[in-house]
Amino acid sequence: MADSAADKANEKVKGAYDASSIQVLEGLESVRKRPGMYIGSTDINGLHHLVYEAVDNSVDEALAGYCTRISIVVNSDGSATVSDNGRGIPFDMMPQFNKTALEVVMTKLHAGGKFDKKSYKVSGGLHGVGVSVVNGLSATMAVEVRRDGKVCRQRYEKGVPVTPVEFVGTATAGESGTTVTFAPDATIFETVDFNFDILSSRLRELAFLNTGLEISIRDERSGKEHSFRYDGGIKSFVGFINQNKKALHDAIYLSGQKNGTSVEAAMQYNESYLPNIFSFVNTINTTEGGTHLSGFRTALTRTINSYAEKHNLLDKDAKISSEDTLEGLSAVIAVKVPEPQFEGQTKRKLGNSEVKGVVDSIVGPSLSAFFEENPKVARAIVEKCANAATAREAARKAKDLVRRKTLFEGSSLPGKLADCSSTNPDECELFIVEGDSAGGSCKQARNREYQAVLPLKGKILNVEKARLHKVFSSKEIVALASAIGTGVGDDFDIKKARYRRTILMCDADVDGSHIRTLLLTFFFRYMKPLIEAGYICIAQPPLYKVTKGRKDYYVYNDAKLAELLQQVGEDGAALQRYKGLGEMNPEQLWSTTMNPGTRALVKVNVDDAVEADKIFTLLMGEEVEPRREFIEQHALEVKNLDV
Ligand code: 0RA
Repeated sequence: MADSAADKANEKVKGAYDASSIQVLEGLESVRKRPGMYIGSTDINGLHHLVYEAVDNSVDEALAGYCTRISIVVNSDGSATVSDNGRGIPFDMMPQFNKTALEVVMTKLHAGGKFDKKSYKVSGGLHGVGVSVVNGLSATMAVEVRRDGKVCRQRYEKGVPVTPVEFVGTATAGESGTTVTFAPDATIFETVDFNFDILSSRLRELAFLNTGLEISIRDERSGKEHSFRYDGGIKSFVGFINQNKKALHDAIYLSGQKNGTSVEAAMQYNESYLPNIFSFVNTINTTEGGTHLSGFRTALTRTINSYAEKHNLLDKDAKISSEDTLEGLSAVIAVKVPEPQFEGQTKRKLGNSEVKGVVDSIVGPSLSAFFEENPKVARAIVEKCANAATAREAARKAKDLVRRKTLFEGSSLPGKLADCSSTNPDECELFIVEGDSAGGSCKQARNREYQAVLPLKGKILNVEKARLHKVFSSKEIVALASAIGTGVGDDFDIKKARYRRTILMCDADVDGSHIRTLLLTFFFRYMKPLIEAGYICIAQPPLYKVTKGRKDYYVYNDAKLAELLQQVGEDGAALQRYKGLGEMNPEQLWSTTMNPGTRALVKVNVDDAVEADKIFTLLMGEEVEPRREFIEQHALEVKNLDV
């Protein structure tokens, strides 16, 4: 294997050894040996990281309150210049090193922040390694400091000083700042070609994150330039993210501090459905999120829900989930944490567990206060989230439906089904029985070989009024459809029918009729071919029992009753009106209603599908007025109204 670029570079460094730079080399040698450890990689990302690292030092100076302007220039020779109007790196002697502070900062690892702990409490930079790392990875570097009326300069090659710190001019009174120019070492980096757009977008981000700080970039190779300064900080950031979208309200800005951690959040909903959330820790873009982001999301979800609840803005049982709060949300969460721990694949995820609670406790109350002061905005947000919740629920049901389709296709039979032993559909029939007790008698009465029984508990769902997803979350309907086995709707396949006949067996009272109509509505809407093929029948249990002496007569309609009563003469005959199937014992049920040799069945048919459709809609649908008219028109035809 060929020597790595780093090894080669290291050899050259060794060649440059001399007594005066030994100490320095010992520091920066490791940087050149393992650049990845300091700047992540030696690809284009690592290359740009050099600029960010240099800029971060200037940003730190801005955070300390001394710098208002940072400029970045990509020079025509491909090198980069970063300059700021901060205090300037001090160049007085440090006795313990026998060097100027400037040289120490530029050549010793981690030396940058040691001077001024207080103002550098929160250090920027992914690795926070300091400008010396940039120096170590640059073929050439020059630093120029304006400070105390003087201009000082020093130059380096691969991190090794090649000139002393020289005074090269005078600075105007009050003028100060630091300028570094560096040419990345081509023996270390895969590419040394800076990309203007990549640099620009990170610099814009930094400008958003540092309210009021002016950051400009100019590319001498192409003439392109940008200047960023956002006095609205991350609030402007959110506006920028939403610039081509329809915002639902002005951006909301929340902030606070707790236990040395500062929190800023800006958010604005737009009409789209996609979230666009950026989170930062000490200006580092945490692309993998982390505890600060989860704190924000927890607070957001809780606050929206409690506002909605307090003001009665949600349907009963409706709840907005964390996911629902993300639809169309553009947000920026920026925290400053004293000792951030970064995790994850790319070290872009904040790990500090305490930060979640801090963010939550700052965002929650301040958002809640904002909602109370801005009810219009709060309502718009709740409405947006509630819509998302409805859509999510519908989507879940649709997914569920797909899952249930397989269920319908016979993989699992309902527990309540007492199936028959024959597996030949042509000789099998299914009794759908109203109520568990009648179901029990029916199970005892049946011929187990070819008769199956499925008891249904009370009234099934009115499918005419329910959305698809509701229909298929109804236990009774799922049981019914699974037992029949054909599938429903577009997936219906009569060849999969498990029974040649499905017999509806309901009580002879108003509830029984209602249940029968509900069942027929379901078959008509979801299994119409089953009706068309004549598979659906209605059982005819007797309406009366007439007992004369030791003989029982079962009577199925009023005309027959009158006839019979005349025949046995009325005296001494006992008349029983059956209201429910449960009033018959299993033997009676068998002989009157279930025995194919003696029973009567009514086959359901749809001669006029259009009319049937109209009637089902009329009887079972949403509109009340036409139903009332229908009932009034047909009231006179009703004979066996049982109340
Ligand atoms: C150490 C101490 C002081 C400032 C700086 C470093 C400093 C470093 C960089 C890097 C780029 N720009 C910078 N500006 C300042 C504080 C010096 C003082 O107390 O005046």
